[in-house]
Amino acid sequence: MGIFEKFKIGFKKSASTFTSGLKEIIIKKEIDDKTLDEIEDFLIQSDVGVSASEEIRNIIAQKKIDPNKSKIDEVNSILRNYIIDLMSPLENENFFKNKNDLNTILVSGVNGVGKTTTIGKIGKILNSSGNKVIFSASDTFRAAAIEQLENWAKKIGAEIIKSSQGSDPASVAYKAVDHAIKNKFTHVLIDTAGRLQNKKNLMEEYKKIANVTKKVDPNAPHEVLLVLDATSGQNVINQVEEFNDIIPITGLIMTKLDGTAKGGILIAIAKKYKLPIIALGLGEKEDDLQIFKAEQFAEAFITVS
Ligand SMILES: Nc1nc2c(ncn2[C@@H]2O[C@H](COP(=O)(O)OP(=O)(O)O)[C@@H](O)[C@H]2O)c(=O)[nH]1
Ligand SMILES: [Mg+2]
Repeated sequence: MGIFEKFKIGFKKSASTFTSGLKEIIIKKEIDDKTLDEIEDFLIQSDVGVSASEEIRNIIAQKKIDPNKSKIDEVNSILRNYIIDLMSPLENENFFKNKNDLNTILVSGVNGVGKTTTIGKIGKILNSSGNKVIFSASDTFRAAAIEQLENWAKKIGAEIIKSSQGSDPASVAYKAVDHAIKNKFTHVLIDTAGRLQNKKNLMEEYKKIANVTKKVDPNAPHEVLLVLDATSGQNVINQVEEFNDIIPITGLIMTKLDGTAKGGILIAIAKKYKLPIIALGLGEKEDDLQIFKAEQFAEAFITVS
């Protein structure tokens, strides 16, 4: 199975709910103001966001739908083009390209979104294309979290710097970046604890981790990734705002798109924040990470078999 087929299957819940819902509205109807209202409401309900939904409505309203063509095909094609125009500039091809110098990647996000799992998956892609990857087990709150990252390191053949449970997360990160520079690693991926963004002291600690990496390398962290769980719906908007306030986010990863019908939220986030989207999580296994490509996303979201 090609990676795109896998993506489509993983993404099926969102895609089929969306496409069949839209079809139901459009089929056998004139595209008049009432239908346009229904389309807009449907887009908002699909988590596409008020602003993007309104724009899409206006594009459909302005376009003369060719009576010889299927209305559904015409609307789908408008949507597909809208998504591609909006999201193509947010692709970041450079992220997975091979590097010569050290890239320090800080991975943040609230508890349970899939940070540790995503680090494992990213590590696998990078390592198998000839990079040298090391993990920093800076989620020191729970012993299980350290062990989980260790298992990933073993599985994908990465090194890991860790310390005992309860130790200072920033000092682990410092050791990891220091070790990485001295031993010519290309990537250090720093795992962090799932901090609740309203807990001020925890956020301070997160900032401390970022600052400490700068002591070794003034350009670090080179990437600050925020991991978002697609199943959390509208909450992800707050998470982007609050994390971005502490340290500017350079890339997003949305996980668990395989387990939800709420994939539309990625369009709302793209419209609102214009942040690069690095990859999408489509399962718990090591190969279940899809490098983000707007066209693939649009294709999978709009068409269902
Ligand atoms: N279905 C699905 N599960 C995922 C995905 N990413 C992570 N998970 C699962 O979500 C749970 C929490 O993941 P974990 O990496 O420990 O989250 P963390 O607390 O942010 O580090 C685990 O059971 C993972 O296997 C994904 O893309 N799809
Ligand atoms: Mg974790």
